[in-house]
Amino acid sequence: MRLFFDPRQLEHDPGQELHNGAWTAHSELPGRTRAILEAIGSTETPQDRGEGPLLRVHPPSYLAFLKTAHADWQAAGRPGNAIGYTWPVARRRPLNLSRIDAKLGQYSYDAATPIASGTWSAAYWGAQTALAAVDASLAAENSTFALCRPPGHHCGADYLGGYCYLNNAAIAAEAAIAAGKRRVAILDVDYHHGNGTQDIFYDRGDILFVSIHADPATDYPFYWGHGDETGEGAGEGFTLNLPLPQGTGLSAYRPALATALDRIAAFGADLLIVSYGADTFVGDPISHFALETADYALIARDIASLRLPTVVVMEGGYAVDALGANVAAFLSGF
Ligand code: SP5
Ligand code: ZN
Repeated sequence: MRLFFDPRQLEHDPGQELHNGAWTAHSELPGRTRAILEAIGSTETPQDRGEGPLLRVHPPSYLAFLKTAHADWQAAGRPGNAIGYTWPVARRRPLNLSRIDAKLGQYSYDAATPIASGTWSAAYWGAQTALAAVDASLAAENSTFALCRPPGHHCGADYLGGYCYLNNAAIAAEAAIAAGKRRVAILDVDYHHGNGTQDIFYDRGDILFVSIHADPATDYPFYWGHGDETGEGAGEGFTLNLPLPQGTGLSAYRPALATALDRIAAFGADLLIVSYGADTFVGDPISHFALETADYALIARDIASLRLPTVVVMEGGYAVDALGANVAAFLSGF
């Protein structure tokens, strides 16, 4: 299995997040990536495929915002990292904003996703990592791992959130379509619903989105991921959400996985992209499922039984001490 990673992703260090009214140490640390690297051994550095493949998912205005947000924040005399404090959710005129404070609200949906000095570079090379993995999977018709950081699945076309700035899985899916693949399936097994990915492809019939995650009635991101969200227009029936209760362990997880895999098999995908989060681990500090390290090998084997070229894209997972072993166990199934 070819493994891809770019060290520039370590430059993203958001420091703190606003959580339940307090500034707390940010869960999405550079040390996560170091722990994974230690466990999986040597990786290949992606080539630079430029911004074109990012623009298949994200509009130019969003990329322009992201690129200069931290510098704009500093130029405005603000301390620390760039973060919004007001969000334009109510009825309003079309937005044409110039102030960084206003733009941060326009292009985000939570206050847990600060933009630091190294964020753009890290996110850019994370996306390039996913693109290199797609090309390798398509060329050899086999499976690859993209060690992406920061993660991507909460990020929509023009908004950041949930520790995510560019949607690596979506960028990978669009790259496969651009390369001539007709149908791409995305299986999201992070603890949290992949609301950004769902939103990007909600009206698409050529990209299937299937997600197993904590019930949004109890867990972040709260507003998306319910079972009755099934897609719209040409995408009707091409979103499948399988929410599970807190406390879920392997015995309840596996039947949901079987349902997900049946749907993917029926779809007839040319390529599978797995948004893999190890925050389903029993010891995860911010999540509430009960999977064990060895379970990831079984889950991955179930997924591999689809016999599809598969790109595994790294999403969440915050139990840093166990993260390397959890990722290695998952990759062993391929
Ligand atoms: C990619 C991913 O797994 N994103 C998860 C985003 C969840 N953010 C909201 C949960 C807040 C928990 N924050 C705890 C702070 C401890 N420092
Ligand atoms: Zn997560």
